[in-house]
Amino acid sequence: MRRVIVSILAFLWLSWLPCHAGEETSDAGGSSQTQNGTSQDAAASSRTITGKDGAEMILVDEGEFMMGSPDGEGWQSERPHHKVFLDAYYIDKYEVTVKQYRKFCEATGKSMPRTPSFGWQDDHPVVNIMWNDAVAYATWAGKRLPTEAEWEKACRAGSETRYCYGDDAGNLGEYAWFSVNSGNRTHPVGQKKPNAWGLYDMHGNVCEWCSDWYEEGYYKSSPDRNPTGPENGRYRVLCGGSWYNRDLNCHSGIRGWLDPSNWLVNYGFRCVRSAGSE
Ligand SMILES: [Ca+2]
Repeated sequence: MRRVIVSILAFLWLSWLPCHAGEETSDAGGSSQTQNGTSQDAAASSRTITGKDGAEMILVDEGEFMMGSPDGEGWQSERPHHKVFLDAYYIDKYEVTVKQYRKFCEATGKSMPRTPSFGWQDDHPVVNIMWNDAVAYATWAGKRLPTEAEWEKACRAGSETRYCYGDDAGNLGEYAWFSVNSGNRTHPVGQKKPNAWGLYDMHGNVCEWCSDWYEEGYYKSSPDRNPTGPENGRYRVLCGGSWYNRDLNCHSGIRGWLDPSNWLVNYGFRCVRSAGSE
């Protein structure tokens, strides 16, 4: 009963948190367009790989980005707005789907999570996932969960605005399934516009587990190169908004958290892999 109450309270609280989305583009990671179709295709293919789970992944180049939110935007936990350098990594183009997670369960003997009220559809993001289950899936697929910094850099896709496409919440529906347009359920991944690096559903559909422990004031003392979160904690970080969240809680810098042994019907995940790792 206590877990149910905690989950309900967390669910209600998280309805106040933000999410984000991307711009329409044919390529990811900022690679330039060329006039030669062949070299353009080659450039695009060199920036994408397919994971062992069959999921397409997009390269995010090494480099700096501005993490968190400036004064007057988002929540106190997102400040200070600070510069972070990350090594290169690949990130899933889409949220992990029901079909992909079912394949993992069949291969490992694990059970599917609790079925949501709207049922399971193969091309929807899987939900009701505990943090440990997300980690187990990522490990099985030869990947890992993104750090909070990796997730936010991928979401922003080079932008420093409230959302990946700009500051106007009125355009969020072009990029995200959130409370206004979701009909209170998940939707097939990849239906909305991607961000500038070709990543889908970063601002909406489901909030996504990250590897970091959550600490409200972490940004005040976090390292400026490849931060991985506090050494320990009680809650794990979740990034992005979801079908349940208002636009207020779907911005790029949003930071959610939940006990890793809990799950919610609007929480899922996607995976990353360090570039150069095999
Ligand atoms: Ca999402």
